[in-house]
Amino acid sequence: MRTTDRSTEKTLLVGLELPNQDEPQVTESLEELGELVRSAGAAVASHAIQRLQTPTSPYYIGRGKAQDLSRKCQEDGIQSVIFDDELTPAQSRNLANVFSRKVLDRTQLILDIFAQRAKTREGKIQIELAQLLYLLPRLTRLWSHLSRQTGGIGTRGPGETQLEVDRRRVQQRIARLHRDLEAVRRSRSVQREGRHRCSWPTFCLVGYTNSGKSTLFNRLTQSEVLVEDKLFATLDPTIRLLPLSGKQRAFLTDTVGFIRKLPHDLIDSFRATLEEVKQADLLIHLVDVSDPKVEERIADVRRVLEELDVLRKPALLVWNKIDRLQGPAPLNRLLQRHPGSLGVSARDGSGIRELLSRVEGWSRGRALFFRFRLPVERGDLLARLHREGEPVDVRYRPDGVYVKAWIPPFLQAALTPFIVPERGSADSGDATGGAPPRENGGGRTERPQGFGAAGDSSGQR
Ligand SMILES: Nc1nc2c(ncn2[C@@H]2O[C@H](COP(=O)(O)OP(=O)(O)OP(=O)(O)O)[C@@H](O)[C@H]2O)c(=O)[nH]1
Ligand SMILES: [Mg+2]
Repeated sequence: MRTTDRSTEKTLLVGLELPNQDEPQVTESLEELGELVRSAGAAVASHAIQRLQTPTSPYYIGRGKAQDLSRKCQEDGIQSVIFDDELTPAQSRNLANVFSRKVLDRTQLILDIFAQRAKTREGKIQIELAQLLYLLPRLTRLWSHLSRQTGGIGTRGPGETQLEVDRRRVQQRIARLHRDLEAVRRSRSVQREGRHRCSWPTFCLVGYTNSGKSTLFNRLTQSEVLVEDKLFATLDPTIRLLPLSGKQRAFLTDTVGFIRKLPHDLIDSFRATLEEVKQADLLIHLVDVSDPKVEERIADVRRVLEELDVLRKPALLVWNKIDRLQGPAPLNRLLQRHPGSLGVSARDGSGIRELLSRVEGWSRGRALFFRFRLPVERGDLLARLHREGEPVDVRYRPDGVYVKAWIPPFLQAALTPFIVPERGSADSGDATGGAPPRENGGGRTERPQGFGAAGDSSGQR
């Protein structure tokens, strides 16, 4: 239980400026840390930057600076001090001693926000796991530190034993959580297989936290997932069917936002959730145009995508919040710099029609054209072709129903036994010969125009 009234908790933010950084970079990172603090429900009273060649191993910002800041905290009635990087266990301990008040680092703060937001069982397991993974080395080192300092006769008392017990408990709990997560992962993959059997392509919204993913998701799927002007409003993925034109459908996934310096333990324990990103057929990478650092945000998101090993997935870059721009010039510059991208406002709906037609074009571009001969008694297959594909010619003959149709790739396996080679076509497979023209050329097109891999350094094409 929390005892502090978080809304009035006053914090001091501390950043370090190293020789390879400049002040604006550090200030910007501190501003984001301030956003995180506000998202966690506390207030920023002040901030401080220390310039050093390298962080000092016992005190990170140096002991003298820590003592100065401690006096400042005393004068200003500050309750907690938050460092804009991950502190080592020794630094956390030493700084807590100097400040005599709560000392947190960026990782702990992010973990705390996640802990506040986690609603589902899956979210709660993942965050508890991340917190324990963060805690474990700290317990271990604390223990070895104590045994070194106070070793000898009469020191193997309850303190040390208690720490060993704690450490074992934490390890047992971590093992348990891993097992629970494995179960979650299995049930998710069963659900996913179900979706694939049905099975429309899956589009996954990715982007920096607060870029408007949930707002866009709600607009596209008429849902009401939580939208907030806070970092990490969304933790658990939500999946809904997205109706496209004609008989096309897709699944759309809204998921957790990314951020710079996203803690490793968090990425590790959120793998089950982030698996949705890995399984997606197309990533819709949403960028907030009102953020002055759009290019850096794109790079930050790509770094996380790289960690998830999905940089080569097809992706569409979408500029959101264009209603906040003054005139068309800024968007045009972005569109020029990233050919194939497009602008939308998830709030007022502008650009949404183009977005839909682009993703529809993408789905259609993956469609395959075949000629089938279906046994007359297999009315179920014909019905499925009508439901999920696009028959363009259907003829009833004594030896079966002959159908020429566009089908989504997932239908191919079920229908392969019934494919009839086109005359003049050497193999019985992809019979695009004789296919009628489609909006975007049709045939087997692996990567339709306007889409690039998520990691295209030239911008998504
Ligand atoms: N002006 C404007 N604001 C928007 C637009 N889209 C979203 N927002 C606002 O941006 C804030 C964040 O929106 P969310 O949809 O929660 O963003 P998110 O990417 O899902 O954020 P996380 O789940 O925290 O990662 C909210 O205050 C939205 O109202 C837009 O097109 N225009
Ligand atoms: Mg969201």
